[in-house]
Amino acid sequence: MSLKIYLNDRLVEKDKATVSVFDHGLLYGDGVFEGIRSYDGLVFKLREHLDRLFESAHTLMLDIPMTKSELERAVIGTLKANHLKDAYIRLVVTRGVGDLGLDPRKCPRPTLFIIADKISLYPKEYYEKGLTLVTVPTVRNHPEALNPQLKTLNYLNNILAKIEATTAGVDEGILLNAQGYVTECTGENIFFIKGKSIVTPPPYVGILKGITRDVAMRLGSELGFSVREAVFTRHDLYTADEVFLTGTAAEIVPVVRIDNRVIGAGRPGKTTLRLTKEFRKLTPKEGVRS
Ligand code: PXG
Repeated sequence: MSLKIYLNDRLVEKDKATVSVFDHGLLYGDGVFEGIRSYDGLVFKLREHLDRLFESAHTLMLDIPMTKSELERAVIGTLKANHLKDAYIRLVVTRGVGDLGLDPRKCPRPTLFIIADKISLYPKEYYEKGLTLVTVPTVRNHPEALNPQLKTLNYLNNILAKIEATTAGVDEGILLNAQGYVTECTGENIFFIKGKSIVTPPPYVGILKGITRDVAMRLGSELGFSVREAVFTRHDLYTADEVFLTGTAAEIVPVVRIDNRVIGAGRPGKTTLRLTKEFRKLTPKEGVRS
């Protein structure tokens, strides 16, 4: 059975789910998106994802043509129509069809679509062996140019970094900001653990404020760690006890090597493993029922 896609205000077959070549999402990357997961029929942190989507759209002065509650129902309806329990959900709102100029005023109606598909999980080895990272030459977008807090369809900054990491033969890339401070990876936030402290960069250095990041910070506090946001350099990562990444797709994943330096004992750390375990206890519970 072919996948059903929610497009504008109805469900359509995958082959019929097409957008115009004049859509400014395609022509200019003018739009916003979210990547969401459902676990056993529960959509994890759906409200938080919708809040972030609406905040990104607000700054772009892009009017989402539905309310949060309507969108929530549309997400759940799309999952149900596809009989999906464990799914990856991509929610996209573009500026819509316009002319060949930049001006968004020429785009009367945003395009909105929801794709819900089977989740392709990260390989098990990532969690058992840990990830290898390098810092990449591409610098994270300057917050006053294109703020990384906006989850927009302009992901070339991240894609260039991903190419640099994969051509270097490693799993992920760390982006620094223009001042040389650590920001995040291409689709994950970064944390380090040193003693009883868990540290992650603050949003103003230039990161997406991840929803998994918020959960990891809460879990870290609950485990008795002092969790804080701080500006730091690669040196702090090299000399940390443990490093881990967070993201909707990755959940909480250990890092064992950065720029060829071994991190901690060179194996996934015990606190990271504990956080992953606690996170996985949470996901089948903290969600919106479909
Ligand atoms: N930083 C960036 C730049 C991201 O794109 C995260 C951090 C983590 O945020 P969440 O809210 O997911 O904890 C993201 C999220 C994909 C994919 O298909 C990427 C993300 C989310 C879901 C899927 O690569 N990025």
